[in-house]
Amino acid sequence: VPSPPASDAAALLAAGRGGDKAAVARLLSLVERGGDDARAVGRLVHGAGGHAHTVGVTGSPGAGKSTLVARLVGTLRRAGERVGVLAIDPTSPFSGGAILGDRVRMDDHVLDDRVFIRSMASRGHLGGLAVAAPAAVRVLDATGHDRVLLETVGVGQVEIEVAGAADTTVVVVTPGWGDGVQAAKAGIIEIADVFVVNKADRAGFDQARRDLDQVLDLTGPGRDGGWRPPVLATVATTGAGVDELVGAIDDHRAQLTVSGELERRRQARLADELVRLVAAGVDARVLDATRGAAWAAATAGVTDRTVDPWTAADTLIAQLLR
Ligand SMILES: Nc1nc2c(ncn2[C@@H]2O[C@H](COP(=O)(O)OP(=O)(O)OP(=O)(O)O)[C@@H](O)[C@H]2O)c(=O)[nH]1
Ligand SMILES: [Mg+2]
Repeated sequence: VPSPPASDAAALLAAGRGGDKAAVARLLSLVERGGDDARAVGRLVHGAGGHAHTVGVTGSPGAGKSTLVARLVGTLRRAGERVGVLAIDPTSPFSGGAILGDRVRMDDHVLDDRVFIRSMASRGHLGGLAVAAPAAVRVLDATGHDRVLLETVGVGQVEIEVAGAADTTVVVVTPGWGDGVQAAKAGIIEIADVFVVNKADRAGFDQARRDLDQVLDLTGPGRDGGWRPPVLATVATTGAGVDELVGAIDDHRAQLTVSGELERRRQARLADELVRLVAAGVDARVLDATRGAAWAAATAGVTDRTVDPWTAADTLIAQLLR
């Protein structure tokens, strides 16, 4: 059965919910492209979402995030879940065939009807990744995925923010990952709900674990009071420790639900998203206005020093808001 046309967002959503992966892909493309179609899809999926548990997986380049995500998908699938994976690729743009930068690891899952995998470029979205990623996650949520895994490289403020905006955030480190204080500075400690020392088959594993425990002792409880982020060990290449990781992720979800933190986090996230959307819209209008006569006049006034920049800005803002 061919998927519904792009013009019919409601039919695409229904098909996506029914398990049509091509329909899910088309919805994501529409959302990524922006414009009126993206709005139509966004409106629909916002109303239909809120059921998926979103899990961010972040950590330094090469820490084994993708290998771990593929393992998580395997465990979750065995438990009967429908799983969506969104990999934010920091360097290469999205291309139909590129899957987590490595076809081999995800190959088994690509053929699975109940696993949907998409990679997404981190640059080139209207309003930036912080707007584009939540929109894509929402599509996967609304099309009935029980779990949405979001892989981002833990370098760059936006990538860290995006992973931290999940319900549960897993931070992956490796033996010899370096100074815990550095990680704290990079903002990666604050977003962690679960720590994983991957590549536990390598020397230095104990040291890495001790480092993390020390940092956690210093920083106090995690970002929601009652939960101290556990520090787990995995060997993603063999799958060792992955079941325990899924256990910790589920424990965290249970804790979020019981404490009411899940609702609080989702609320805060939507509020943030709203701010970003408004800011992006205002930015676009500002950019437009710079081409106008009033702007040229204000610039001239500031340049010949008859007007100070603050007064000129106030005038332009007043005009913009009118
Ligand atoms: N020895 C060992 N190697 C591992 C382990 N996990 C992953 N690797 C290897 O580490 C390399 C990087 O793994 P990826 O899963 O691509 O790491 P990543 O964090 O997704 O990398 P980027 O997305 O490029 O940042 C690959 O060669 C993996 O086979 C592990 O537990 N032990
Ligand atoms: Mg990767």
